[in-house]
Amino acid sequence: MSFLKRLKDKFQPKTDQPQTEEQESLESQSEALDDGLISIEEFEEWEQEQIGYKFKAGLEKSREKFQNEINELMARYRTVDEDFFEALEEVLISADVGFNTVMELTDELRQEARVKNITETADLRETIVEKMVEIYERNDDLPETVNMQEDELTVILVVGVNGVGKTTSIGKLAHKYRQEGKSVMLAAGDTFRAGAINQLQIWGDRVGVDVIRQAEGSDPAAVMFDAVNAAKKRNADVLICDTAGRLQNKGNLMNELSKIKKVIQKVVPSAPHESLLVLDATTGQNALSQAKAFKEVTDVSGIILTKLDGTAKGGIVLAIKNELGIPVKFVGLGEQLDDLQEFSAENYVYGLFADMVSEAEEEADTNGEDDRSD
Ligand SMILES: Nc1nc2c(ncn2[C@@H]2O[C@H](COP(=O)(O)OP(=O)(O)OP(=O)(O)O)[C@@H](O)[C@H]2O)c(=O)[nH]1
Ligand SMILES: [Mg+2]
Repeated sequence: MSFLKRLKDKFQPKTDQPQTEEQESLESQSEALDDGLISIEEFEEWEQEQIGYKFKAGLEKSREKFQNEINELMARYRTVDEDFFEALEEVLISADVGFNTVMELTDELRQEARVKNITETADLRETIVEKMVEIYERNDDLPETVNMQEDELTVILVVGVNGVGKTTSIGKLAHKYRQEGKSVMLAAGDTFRAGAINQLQIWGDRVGVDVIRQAEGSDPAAVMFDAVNAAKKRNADVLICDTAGRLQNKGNLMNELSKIKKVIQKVVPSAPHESLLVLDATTGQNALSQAKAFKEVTDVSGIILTKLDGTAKGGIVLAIKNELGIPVKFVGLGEQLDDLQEFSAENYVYGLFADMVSEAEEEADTNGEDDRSD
């Protein structure tokens, strides 16, 4: 089965009547309420669908921009030739896919077009999406889920430059784990910026979790030491640690983070179990350089990519995984509490190419039985 058909089967309404997303969602909700009981499988399916819609809604701006560019390209170049590939390279690079990944992608597309004898650019559309997913999934040995400890405290350190969305993401993450029934605590490790401690406290109050804090200007390592001890004593499941973004140079950053890690390890030797770097997706190449800089001074086990609901260009996810070898673990799709979602390549691609999935569906309908599936 072709990739777009697979996505279509997963996300498109199964009835003959076209429905809006709201209708669908309301209908499945009221169905669920009608008989009072739904099976766990039905609930999980419904939940997965809702997550799919979140990706679709959050990625609306990126989708529109990217698809317009691809459509324009297809209209301008109708035959598959070197001019087309060069223009495609430009579109992908401007969508933040990253130079090396673009070269890999277009080389493979050239080959695919040759082997399959594809001469019209319109027929290459689906292959472009498929190749992007294929390249994304190529380094699949990277762990995409959070390294949660069973029956033991999990310590998550959150790092990143100022303004990228660390504190907000910590609040959302705390909410997510609370929803899962875990006991969560927060550590106010950003003692540097005025107001940072209170900002975390507000999130803590909102989500209903304790915040371990000290006075502004105190040593972040001391706050972390307190926090890990308190979390252990209270048998918490997860401790999420905020850190300062405003460190003047790499030397400072390295010293501070290694000191923080050292004190955490005094209490929990296997911690931190995750060091999540927060990157603002709308900053494109800048986000990539930040990731490179952080990778040089500390271990980064995963990325939280925020503000994808803004004017982010969709390709950044590919660039991060392929050019940095760090998995994206969470994405920020908006400013609501439940807008931080676990990253899923399938949902992400659906969010970016949802309209193409509908087009593929229409095409299949007008062509009758689509037997091009492979
Ligand atoms: N639209 C959108 N806004 C976000 C998202 N994540 C964070 N923000 C916004 O980004 C701004 C900065 O977020 P913070 O959480 O304060 O960033 P920070 O990294 O803690 O910043 P410092 O404490 O100054 O280092 C806030 O206005 C957030 O509402 C997201 O996924 N989508
Ligand atoms: Mg902050």
